[in-house]
Amino acid sequence: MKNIIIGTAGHIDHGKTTLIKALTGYNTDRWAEEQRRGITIDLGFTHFNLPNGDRAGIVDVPGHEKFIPHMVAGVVGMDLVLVVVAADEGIMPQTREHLDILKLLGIDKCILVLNKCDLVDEEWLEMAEEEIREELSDTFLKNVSIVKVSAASGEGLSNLVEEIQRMTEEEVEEKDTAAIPRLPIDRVFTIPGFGTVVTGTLVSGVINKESKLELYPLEKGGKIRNIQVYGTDEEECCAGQRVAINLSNVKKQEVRRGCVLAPVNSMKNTNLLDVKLEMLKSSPRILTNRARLHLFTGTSEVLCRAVLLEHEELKPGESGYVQLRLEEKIALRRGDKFVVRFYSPMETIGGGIILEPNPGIKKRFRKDVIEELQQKEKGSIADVLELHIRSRKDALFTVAELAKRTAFTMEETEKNVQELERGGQVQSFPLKKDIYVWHRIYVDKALEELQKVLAAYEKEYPYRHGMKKAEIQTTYFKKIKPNVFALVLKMWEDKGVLKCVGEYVSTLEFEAVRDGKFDKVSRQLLDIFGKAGYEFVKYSELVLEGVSGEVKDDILNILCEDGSVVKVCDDCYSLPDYMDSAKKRIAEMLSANPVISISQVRDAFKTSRKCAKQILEYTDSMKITRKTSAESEWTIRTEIFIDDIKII
Ligand SMILES: Nc1nc2c(ncn2[C@@H]2O[C@H](COP(=O)(O)OP(=O)(O)OP(=O)(O)O)[C@@H](O)[C@H]2O)c(=O)[nH]1
Ligand SMILES: [Mg+2]
Repeated sequence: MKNIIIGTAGHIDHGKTTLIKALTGYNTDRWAEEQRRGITIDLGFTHFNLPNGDRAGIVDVPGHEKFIPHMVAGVVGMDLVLVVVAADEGIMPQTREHLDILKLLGIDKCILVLNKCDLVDEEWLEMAEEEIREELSDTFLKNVSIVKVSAASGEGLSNLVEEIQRMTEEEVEEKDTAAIPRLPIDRVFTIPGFGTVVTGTLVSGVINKESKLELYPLEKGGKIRNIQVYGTDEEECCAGQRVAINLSNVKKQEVRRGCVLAPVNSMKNTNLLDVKLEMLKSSPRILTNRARLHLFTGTSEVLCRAVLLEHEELKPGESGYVQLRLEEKIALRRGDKFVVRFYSPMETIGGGIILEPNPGIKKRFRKDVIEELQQKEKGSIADVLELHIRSRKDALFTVAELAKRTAFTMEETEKNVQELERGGQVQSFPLKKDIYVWHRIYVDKALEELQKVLAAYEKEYPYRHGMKKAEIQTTYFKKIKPNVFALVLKMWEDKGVLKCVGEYVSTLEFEAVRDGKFDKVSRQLLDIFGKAGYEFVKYSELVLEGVSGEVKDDILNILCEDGSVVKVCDDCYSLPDYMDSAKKRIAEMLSANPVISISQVRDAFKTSRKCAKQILEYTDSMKITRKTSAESEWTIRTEIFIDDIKII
């Protein structure tokens, strides 16, 4: 079964509502004022069962010039439009304006219903049909079927139903149920005891009661209590249906026509839009830079200014790239269609397509801006994603952020990011929860800069293995999270463009320098520690002639790393032989007596009380001893092994 929406269009009083009533038995003019004045003011909704069993939603729109904003809101989601023209009047101004709007919004499946045939004779009817054909001959409706009816008498209606069925079966394409669900809201009301209900045409995707949705641009979660399709409770609804959704945590006053119900984080609010704007040939106005306009898209209407990015002005029939600066935020997707009307007087002047739903502010007459928009206009999803990733420069996007910003689905985004990675344009870094993506240009640039930084660093600190990873990240890659940066470094290491030694990173060829100075300083240090024995010296107080503190530290570090020197505790170093036998001695003392005191250690090592304490701090850090609660007493830590002998 095809889910489709049939809409009406046409000049005031040409019989749209009467036709819908004749087809469905339902009067969509619900308001007292509508019935009193005999005109449609707001959108009317009902449904219609086709002979083949398919059920179509119906949206009836007003024809009055003043209510064009309502008409535009009603057009969203229409699959087939009954363009109603009264035979006695023929094509009139709002017939034309409605057709322009349908064309701009990309709706081209229409049937021209020549109504009120009962009011004219055969000859007139023929003439009316001829005139209509002629006027439509250079429009998207040049081959439209014309069905002659009288909504009042019912004449010709069976032909119309036949044509509707043929069109829905053969020409109308079903909406995409695999895409992100989006419900542009056209009505909000409350039902006592149930709360807020929103209605609209589901333009894509599927919604069920468990769907995690958000109301845009309110940034408010919408918890679903109930779903109705054409008056019946349903577990889920799908694209192409008119639906009513009962939301449990939203007040009626908060929601309005124009809000959109869509998955959490699937779009991002914006007050800027990059668009391709096409001026109607029939536009009564020339569009000048910064002109104030009414923007209609989905069911929403917002005021905006049009910044013409590549033209001084846009004349009727011309088109160009424009940045719309909105006075209120909305949330859209690339490829959405829109209509603009002049601010005052309100006249439809053009419309077009959203190229970028979340741009930055753009300057006029810039070659790079025009090129970017050309690419966005013609480009694939992958091209658009690449532009976004590139625009982040030295920071990374997550795939989830990209999907939100571009309003592509997560699947589309992931698939296309993979394609970009295979093509070498981007590089991705998968973490547990998210995949981070970086543009190749900036990955390479970052590497080049890091290599320069490292080379300079290696000159300055020749005795170090390189720069510490954490220091690199906090100094040069603040915009990249440490865990992501670790993956970046790993990638460079795997590619063989950098070298990582433990916590240090260096250029590939670099080795910590072991020159004459290194030998001399290390000999001096080893000599000092050797002579000191257990009478440890304060390292910070050691002064070696002609050697800076930094060089002394770096060489000590390297001696510690290669095991020639052991760190006893803070500011205290010794030789491994001393400390190995210290460990053994302490273990022996503990096996004779499970609790030992500082004084016993001092005597056993023939050293000072202070150094005895340092030895015990060292055996603590080796997990051999631990301090007891008593002052100056140490005991066995746990089971310990020294040279594979278990000591308890
Ligand atoms: N004689 C005749 N009158 C018709 C026919 N269709 C509609 N009418 C009359 O035309 C008037 C306007 O009809 P509506 O159906 O309200 O017209 P509409 O196009 O919905 O008007 P708006 O929604 O206000 O744009 C009503 O008085 C209808 O009774 C028809 O086929 N024959
Ligand atoms: Mg009407």
